[in-house]
Amino acid sequence: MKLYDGGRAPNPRRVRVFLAEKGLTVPVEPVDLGKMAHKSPGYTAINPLQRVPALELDDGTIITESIAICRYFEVLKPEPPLFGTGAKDSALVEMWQRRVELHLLGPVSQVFRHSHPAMKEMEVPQVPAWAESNKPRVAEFLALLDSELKDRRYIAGERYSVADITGLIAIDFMKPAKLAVPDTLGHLKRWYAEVSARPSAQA
Ligand SMILES: N[C@@H](CCC(=O)N[C@@H](CS)C(=O)NCC(=O)O)C(=O)O
Repeated sequence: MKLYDGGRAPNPRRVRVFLAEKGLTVPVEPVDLGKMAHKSPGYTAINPLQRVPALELDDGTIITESIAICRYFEVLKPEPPLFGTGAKDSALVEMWQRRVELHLLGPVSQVFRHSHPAMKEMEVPQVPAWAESNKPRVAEFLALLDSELKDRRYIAGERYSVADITGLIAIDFMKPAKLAVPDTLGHLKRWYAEVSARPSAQA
């Protein structure tokens, strides 16, 4: 098994944090996005979409999409459960993971990709107006998350889950996107302080 990793990029980090939470170690092959190694013919043969992460199994199967990779490891090692347990809890984790991915990580990524000079080569064409139009989306979703976190410890309930991993990574990715969590969002800040203090957050 081999995990094609992408350094500081947010999606590969989701998988690394997930593995750290599971206490799993997987052989890693770095793919240098700065040098456009993900566009090389070798990596394109692994993932024609030229994106990281990708997981190569011993039988040659390639799994892409961070959450699909995480699900693979969840089945291999169910403890601690990070996708919920039972019908209701699993559905709520799925719901929140998708909400955070679509309404926070997605818009933050669009701000970064369409405004940061380092992304000029990767995001063609860069559309600064699209970066701007994603900023209010980020702000709106952060406010929603803050109000949700008033009544519970973690994003999808009382147990830490993959929804918190996506949330942590999205909020950390706000820094290079030059976005900040407003100080008024105290519940969100309390949650962030807790999840970012977990050892897995160093991954
Ligand atoms: N939906 C994919 C997204 C993968 C993705 O976009 N990865 C970024 C790094 S965070 C990438 O490879 N970007 C290269 C590029 O845009 O050329 C997932 O969840 O893994």
